[in-house]
Amino acid sequence: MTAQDSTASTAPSIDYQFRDDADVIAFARQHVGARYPAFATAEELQVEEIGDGNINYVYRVCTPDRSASVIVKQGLPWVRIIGESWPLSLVRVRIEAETLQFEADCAPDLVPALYHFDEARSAIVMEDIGDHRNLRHAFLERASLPRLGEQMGRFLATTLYRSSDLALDAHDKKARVARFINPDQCKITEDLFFIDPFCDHERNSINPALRADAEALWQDAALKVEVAELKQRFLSAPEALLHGDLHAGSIFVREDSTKVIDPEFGFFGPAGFDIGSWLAALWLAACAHTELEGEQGDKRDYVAQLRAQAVASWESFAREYREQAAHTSDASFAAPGVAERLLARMLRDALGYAGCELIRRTVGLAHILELESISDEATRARAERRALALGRELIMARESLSDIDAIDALVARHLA
Ligand code: SR1
Ligand code: MG
Repeated sequence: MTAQDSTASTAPSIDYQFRDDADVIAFARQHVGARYPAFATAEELQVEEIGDGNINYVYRVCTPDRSASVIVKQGLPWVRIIGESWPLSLVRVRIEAETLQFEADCAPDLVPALYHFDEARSAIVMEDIGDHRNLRHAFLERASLPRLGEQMGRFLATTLYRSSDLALDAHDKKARVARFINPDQCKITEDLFFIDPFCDHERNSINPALRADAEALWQDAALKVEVAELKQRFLSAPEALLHGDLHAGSIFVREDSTKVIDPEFGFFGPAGFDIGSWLAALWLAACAHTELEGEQGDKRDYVAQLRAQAVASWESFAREYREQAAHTSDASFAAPGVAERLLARMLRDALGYAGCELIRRTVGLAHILELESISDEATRARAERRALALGRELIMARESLSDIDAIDALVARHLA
C-alpha cells in the first residue's frame, strides 16, 4: 500500500486527542465563537473528518446551513497512516502554525487564515477554503488554472526572500533559524527523498512493471554522489524558511485563486528545495498525463499547459525576487550582480531537488494520485519511466542549466 492511498490508523487515543465529534465542536466553538457569532449561538454544529493526508487529523466544523465553517487540524505524536510505530514530535504543529502566520504576513491571499493555535491540544483552527479543491484533482481533470504559475512564483518569492538574510536583521534571522528547528519532519525528508528511492528499502513501493528501472537506479553510483550533495545542502544551508512539503497535495485551487496549506515541514533550508518541489509537482502531473486516459490532442495540450506553468512559476519567482532584492539593506547583498548570482544558485538547486521529488514519488513510499490513477501497471510504468529519466537528468545536468527555456526544452524531450 502506498502512503497516499492508505486509510486512518486505529491507534489508541491519548489524553488531549479529540474524544468525539462533540469535543471537536466544543473546541471550534470556544476558539472562533467571537469571529463567527453563528458558532457561538447555533445550537447544533456539524463536524466531518476530511483529512486524507498522511500525518494528521483534519475536521470541518460548520453550521447546519454551512454558512459558517472552519477547519480544525490536530496532530498526534505519530504518523497517522502508520500509527505509534512511527513516532513524530508535536513541535511540527507549532511550526505549522507559525509558518502559516509568516506566510500570511508575506502573501495573505495565498494561504488560509490562521485563527488559533492550541499548544496543549496540538491543534490549529483555520479558515475553511472549501470553495477551492485539491490541486491533484484539478490536475486529474485537466483544469485550466491561468494564474497558478504567477501565484506560486509570488508565494515562493515573498516567503523565501522575506525569511532570508537579505531581508532579516542578523540576530532576528538566527533566532528564527533556531525556532524552526524541526528534526523529525526533516528526518522524514532526509530518508524519503534522499535515501530510500536510491536503494532497495522496505518502505519503497514499486510498480512491478518498473522493478528493473528501480534496480538500475540503485546501481547508479554517479547519481548517488549528486543526491548526497543535494542532501548535504538540505541539511546545512539555512537560507530561508521553507514550506518544506510543497507538492500538489499541499495546494488548493479555484480558477482564479491558489491557497498553500500544510507547512508542518517548515524549517530553514535551501530556498531551491521549495522551488524544486513545486516544479516537480507540475512535471510529475505532466508525466502522468502522457499516459492517463483521454484524447491524444487533449493530453498533449495539457502537458504543454503544465510545462508552461513551470516556466511561468520561475519567471514570476525571479521577477518578484529581483524586485525585493533591490531593496535589501544589507551592503554585501546590495552589490550589483548578487541577486542574479543567488537566483542562478536557487535554480540549480531547484532542478536537483525537483529531480529527487520526481524519483521519490515514483519508487519511494509516498506516491501521487495522478500517477496512481493509471490502473494498468505497464501503462503506468511508461509514465513513471519518464519521471525517473527526467528526474535523473535534472539532477545530473543541473550545474549546466541556467536558462528556463532550455530547461523547458529538456523537460519537453522527456514528455514527447
Ligand atoms: C510518512 S509522510 C510521507 C510524505 O507525506 C508528507 O506529505 C511528505 O511529503 C512526506 O514525505
Ligand atoms: Mg502534508
